[in-house]
Amino acid sequence: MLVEFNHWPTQLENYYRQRGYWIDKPLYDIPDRHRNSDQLALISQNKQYSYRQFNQRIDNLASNIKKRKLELGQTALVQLGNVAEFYIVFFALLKIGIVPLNALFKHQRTELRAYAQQIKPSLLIADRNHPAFSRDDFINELKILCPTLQHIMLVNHENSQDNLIHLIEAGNDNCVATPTEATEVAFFQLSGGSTGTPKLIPRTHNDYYYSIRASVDICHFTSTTRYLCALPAAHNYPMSSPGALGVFYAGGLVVMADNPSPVTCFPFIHDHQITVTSLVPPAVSLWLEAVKQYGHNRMLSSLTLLQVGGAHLSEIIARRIKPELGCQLQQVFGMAEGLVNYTRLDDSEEICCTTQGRPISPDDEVWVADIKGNKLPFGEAGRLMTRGPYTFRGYYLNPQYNQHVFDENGFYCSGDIITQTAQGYITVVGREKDQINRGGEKIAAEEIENILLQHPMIIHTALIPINDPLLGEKSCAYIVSREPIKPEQLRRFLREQGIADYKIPDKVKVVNQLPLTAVGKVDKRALRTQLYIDQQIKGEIE
Ligand code: AMP
Ligand code: DBH
Repeated sequence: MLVEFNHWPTQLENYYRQRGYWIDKPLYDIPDRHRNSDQLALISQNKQYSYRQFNQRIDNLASNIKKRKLELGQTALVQLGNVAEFYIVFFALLKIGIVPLNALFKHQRTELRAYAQQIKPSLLIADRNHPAFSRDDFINELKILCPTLQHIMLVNHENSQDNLIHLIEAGNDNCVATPTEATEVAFFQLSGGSTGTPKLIPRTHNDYYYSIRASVDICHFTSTTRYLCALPAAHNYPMSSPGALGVFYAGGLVVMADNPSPVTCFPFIHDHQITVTSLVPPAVSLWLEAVKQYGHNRMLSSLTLLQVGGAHLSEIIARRIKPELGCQLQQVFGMAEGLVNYTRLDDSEEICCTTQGRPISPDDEVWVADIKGNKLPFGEAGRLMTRGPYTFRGYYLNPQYNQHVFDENGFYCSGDIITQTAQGYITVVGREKDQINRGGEKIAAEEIENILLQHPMIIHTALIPINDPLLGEKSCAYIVSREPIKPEQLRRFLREQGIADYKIPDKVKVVNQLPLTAVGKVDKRALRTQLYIDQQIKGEIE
């Protein structure tokens, strides 16, 4: 059975092929290209693998999973942290045509349940070190929720036949590849989302492989690239822009770090002579601070390129990167749905510090729409509309929502407010979607509001962003409750529901009523303005 998804129109498919974007190769080709190379591919914790050893591990796991008689197109829910096994699992599953969804390690039961409900996995790959999987109760719950779920493989599993590490190390056969067709879904990517349920993005081999190859070209990744992966490995940005997959394509080295803090990353950069890494803006601020305080920039001397994306980077911070960290800045504005923009390595300082770059592909169609869907002239701010050779055509099994975010010509409206120059350079000036961007981690307001409304005391609620000097934005929950309620009670309630920590509101404001718009919806704009004024009065922002 194949995973359903919205195809590109045949005419465009043919065009993308003719232009050389779609090469009809499956993604497991990325490490497989180097299967006879003894060059280092991956360093993580106390493990290191050459390309030959990496491919052998992929083959071992692929053959061991194949023995379980899973069928082509069945799905797997995967949750692993920043460890070598993440990539071994990813490529092994692709090699045998199992379609993974990689949850972030920060995700908890609520998110995992929502993913499982949507993809109905046959296989679960996870880690006993994660709170949801330290015991079997949640696994049993998932099995009841998804009767398809028959196979469980865990890091640290007590039984060796279900222990992921054992399944990766055991065996020595080459695995016969049986991937899904390159035109079909390779895996699910996660959307930051703006509605109640987390949305899934089907990514095909053809579209994803193109975005990776083209990114490698733009960012000049080669076999001498040494990349530090310090953001969550499953996220689209460190995975594909050009990310770890780009490095593997080029035959370079990926070093895994647990988190992007200077304390963790600086020694890695020094010890492994890292040449490039990707960060979100709050981490950049911490790096600048660390260098200023401790004069650590000599530890960064091998670093030539720093990619920054995922959230707004202030021009002031952008301009400090080269002089203080001693490396070039590349801004990256992307989305798991597809479109990725980069400032180019030969762009002027001005462009690199004041824009979020331009699209990867000459055939990325990007235009700016006004509120009625009319095209705006260059320089005017409006909605980002896009379609192209690696931008999806619809969320997984969600026709109703798709209708809302795609226009009749298949252009996706990302919810970002941008301006664009005649040369195609984009500046993100705002956001229309009901989302909080907490330093690159996206929170769909409605998802949290729905959970809060399950609390017996809560009558109304609205989650809105507040300005934060480090993270850019934090979240604030406005609450109307039947009886007085303490912020801590609410946070405890949310934690008990099992949601990722970054989604727990940073501030809680209990009020008597929420402002409403003319049609009776909560007026979030009014709330934001009020909060902004409050913050200014308190001197929390300038
Ligand atoms: P996601 O849906 O989680 O893939 O997040 C994609 C969204 O992150 C984009 O639609 C933007 O709202 C935001 N984003 C990503 N990169 C940048 C950037 N460089 N500047 C501003 N916003 C960004
Ligand atoms: O925020 C993102 O989702 C993102 C940022 C930079 C992304 O998906 C990407 C590059 O590919």
